[in-house]
Amino acid sequence: MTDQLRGRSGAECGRRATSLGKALRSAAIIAVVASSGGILARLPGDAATSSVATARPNILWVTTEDMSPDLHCFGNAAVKSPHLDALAAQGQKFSRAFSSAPVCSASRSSIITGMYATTLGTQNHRSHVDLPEGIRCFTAYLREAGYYCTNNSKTDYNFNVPADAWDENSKTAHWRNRPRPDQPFFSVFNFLTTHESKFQINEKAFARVTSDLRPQDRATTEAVKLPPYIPDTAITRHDWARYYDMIAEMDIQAGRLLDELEKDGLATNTIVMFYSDHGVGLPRGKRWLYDSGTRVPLIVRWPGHIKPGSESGELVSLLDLAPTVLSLAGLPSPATLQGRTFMGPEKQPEPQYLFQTRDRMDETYDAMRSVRGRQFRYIKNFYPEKPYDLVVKYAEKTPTLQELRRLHGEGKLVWPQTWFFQKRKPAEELYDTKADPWEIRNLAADPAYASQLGSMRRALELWELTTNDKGLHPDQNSFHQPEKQKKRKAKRQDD
Ligand SMILES: [Ca+2]
Repeated sequence: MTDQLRGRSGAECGRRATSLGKALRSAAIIAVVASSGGILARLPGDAATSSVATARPNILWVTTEDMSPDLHCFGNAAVKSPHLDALAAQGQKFSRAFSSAPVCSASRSSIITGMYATTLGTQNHRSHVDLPEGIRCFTAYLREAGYYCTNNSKTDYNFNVPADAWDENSKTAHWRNRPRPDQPFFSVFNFLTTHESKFQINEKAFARVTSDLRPQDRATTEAVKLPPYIPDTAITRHDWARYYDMIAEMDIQAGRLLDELEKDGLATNTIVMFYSDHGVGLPRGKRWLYDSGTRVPLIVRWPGHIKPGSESGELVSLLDLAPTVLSLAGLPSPATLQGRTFMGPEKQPEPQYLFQTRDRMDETYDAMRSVRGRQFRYIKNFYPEKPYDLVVKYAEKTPTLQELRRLHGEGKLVWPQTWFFQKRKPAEELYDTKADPWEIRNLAADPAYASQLGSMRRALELWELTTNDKGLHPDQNSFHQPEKQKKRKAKRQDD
């Protein structure tokens, strides 16, 4: 596998994998190098870091669902998110962070293993597969090194949760349950508050879900900024205002969790990471490879190590979280991991491109692959004969999609609102996200961009081969959902 694709050399992987002597080293001997903007150099006797120099850091993941970077601190002034804005002011935000897949289960299987869903065979949403031999959730390595690992509580990995993955995996899982107060922890909390399902509930239920909001905290429909491919109607504005309210409520819930950390006296020695599993659960967001479906908010706070209020424009994939957490915990990454360490003393170089995949979405099958550089996005459609508007029953319950279909039926949509209803997809798409942030103008057929297109097309071909893309193997495309899974699915709303 190439440096470009892996972000590190094979020799380096080997060195890391065999450096077990480093595994349990104290954070005291970690020399933090100012290798990129935002990372502080640690100075001898630095009072700000002296308290963290004696123990391995705890790591807390505050994660949410189906949310694009629409926090106030990421530039959406109509959204109220004071707690996460404060977290960003105390840490670093990443303006080019992306999920490797635009839907829950494929993204989550990738995050927890540090591998592409298409390498594992977990790319189909939803499916149930056996993990390849020797592949583990990265938390298993943390546990072996003495970390107490908790997950509260969504998994949705497309494989059974391995017994060695978590000390606790439940709705009561918490760092507070660890047997010894000096035991380092890795704790995950996932908020469902911003999930797509919240567009589909009635007003009374929505008021309950967002009961922490005061009237002045709620977004007005006038303040909503609609993407150009969404028609401007009372119904679409209502959905978007709901989305802003979901974020405001989730922000309060995240604030409570951060308060608990503070009250426990753990904030100084805990690295906090906030992110969403993929983009907003509205049309052309979730399930799609555009920025609207894959660009996510990512904030990291690491007292004494990260310059407060800093920002990174590097390409970061959620696939990179696993090797980064292992590195920050002082552990080597298994050679099978496909991301890179994006921060800390063992930070690895930014890759030229990130890779993203779309496969089965519930009852519909499709295969799209995407390459995202800092500026351009390339998409290859493996089934151009299939239209964009394949019917996913679950998504069809969302009012904005119903509104799109109604107005299309009445002939009232204009481009780019009609994007969704094209009879077939182009074989390739290319967007300049700087000039065209909503990715509307496909440049793939423009000779002026032939060189850019060729470079990204070749990168994708190489990536498919080197990562063994199972989404392109016909025998992997069957929809397998055992009875047990069906029963579970019937009980939950949280896909
Ligand atoms: Ca999700």
